[in-house]
Amino acid sequence: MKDVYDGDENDADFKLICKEFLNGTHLPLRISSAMRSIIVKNHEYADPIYNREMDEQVQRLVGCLGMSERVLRTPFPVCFTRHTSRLFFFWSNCLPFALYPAAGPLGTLPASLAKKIDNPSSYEGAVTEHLRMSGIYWSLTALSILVPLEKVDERMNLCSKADASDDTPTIVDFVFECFDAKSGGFGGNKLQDGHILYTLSAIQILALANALDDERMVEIKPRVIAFIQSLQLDDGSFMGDEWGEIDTRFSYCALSALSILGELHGKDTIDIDKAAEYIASCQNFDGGFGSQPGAESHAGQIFTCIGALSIACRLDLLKDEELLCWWLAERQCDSGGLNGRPEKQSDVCYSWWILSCLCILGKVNWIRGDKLANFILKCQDDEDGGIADRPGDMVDVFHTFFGIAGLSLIGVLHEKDGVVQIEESDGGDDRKNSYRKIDPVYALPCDVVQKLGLKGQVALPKDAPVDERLKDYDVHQWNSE
Ligand code: GRG
Repeated sequence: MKDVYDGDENDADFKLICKEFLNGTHLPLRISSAMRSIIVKNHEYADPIYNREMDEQVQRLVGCLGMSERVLRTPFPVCFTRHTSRLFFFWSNCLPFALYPAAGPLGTLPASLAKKIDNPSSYEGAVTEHLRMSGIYWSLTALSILVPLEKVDERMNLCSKADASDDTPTIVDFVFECFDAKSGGFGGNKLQDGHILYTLSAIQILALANALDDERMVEIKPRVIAFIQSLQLDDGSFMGDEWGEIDTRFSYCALSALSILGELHGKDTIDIDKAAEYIASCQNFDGGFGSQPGAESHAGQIFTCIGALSIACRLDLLKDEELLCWWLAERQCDSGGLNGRPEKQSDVCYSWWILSCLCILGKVNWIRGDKLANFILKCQDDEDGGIADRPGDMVDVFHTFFGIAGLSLIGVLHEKDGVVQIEESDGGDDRKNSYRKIDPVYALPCDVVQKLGLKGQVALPKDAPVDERLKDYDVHQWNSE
């Protein structure tokens, strides 16, 4: 500190900063927050326009700090960039040979762009190939909210085939084909290494398909549990796979996956308390959570931390719930949409990451639900039906799922007492649509969570009513001023 400060060492501000530094606080953000407090206190003496301009400058500084941190914290080992560039060189040079028989000389280039995501030789297919398992979870859950399970099976070949002569595997068969016997986890696609992200997606798909008791699962279950156990480190954190990346996303995935398998509480599979304490150590002074201790608060990471603490039934470890709810509520932009952190654009997916947390914390009403619903609906492509990140952008299954899940949490898809009945019939029969509610902790339809008897916790302010969808969860109370 003394190397960069040549003023009076007894100065109160200098002492405060040294103390914060020793406490492990994120100093640049702490200082910018102090600057904003000074501006607020200054409102009696300075022209309000002048104050507002100063505040805007500090906000821009915070934005720049965030960008620099993202650059700083993105590790790119030289061997990785070298291998990636070689791989892409070969891949992109070989692609025309794969397309040529189907598209001919002139059609090769446009055809490569026009092919759909499920064609592995298309650009979209290739760049999303490694996360196909999560893609299935997003589309399957979105459809499961909108139509009854039998219809999902019919439309997606979930567990059975509509046409017996069809030789493509069902989704459940595909999931088992992605089991990586070497690691004991599921990969994002066939022949890929196991990773905790895709292991959770695979288990969620099996839960949705009511296939957790499938004999193939019974056989590999001990291996899957051992894989998840092997990822926990001594400080309670979780790696994504054997290569050692650590992120609070992986803590959520591990806890959720074990809980869905019925192997978390009372089973001694992992150290739940240490896992929860590690997550609590990722909470920042602004109330939010990052991917690791001291990392910038981000709405996506906050979901993983609140969700994981809820599954661990350790929401008592939360500090300053009200500040956290403020931070989340301040993500609503003029468009009605939510952003993931200050100074960023709104994006449909944050409707889920933020509302699910506010739901668990009993403060969904701190968001203007009508404005958010309008924003989500504006992002829908009228012809294609899917939902994009922002109005006018290209739709995809990720944003379609989180848009529908967000509408469900706002209550647009439901009436107070359960399901809302809409007038249009579905698929030609006279049965009316009844939407399924989504659970904000497990991101699965509530009836699936209830049927499996999954445990969770909500943290509600005193006297707040318990949301119908959270009625089976333990309640931890916090003081709201
Ligand atoms: C079961 C729903 C569910 C999730 C499993 C993987 C996981 C657990 C959670 C991911 C949480 C997360 C980090 C979400 C954020 C995703 C996202 C849109 C990241 C974009 O980051 P930036 O920096 O975007 O590109 P911004 O909006 O900050 O510019």
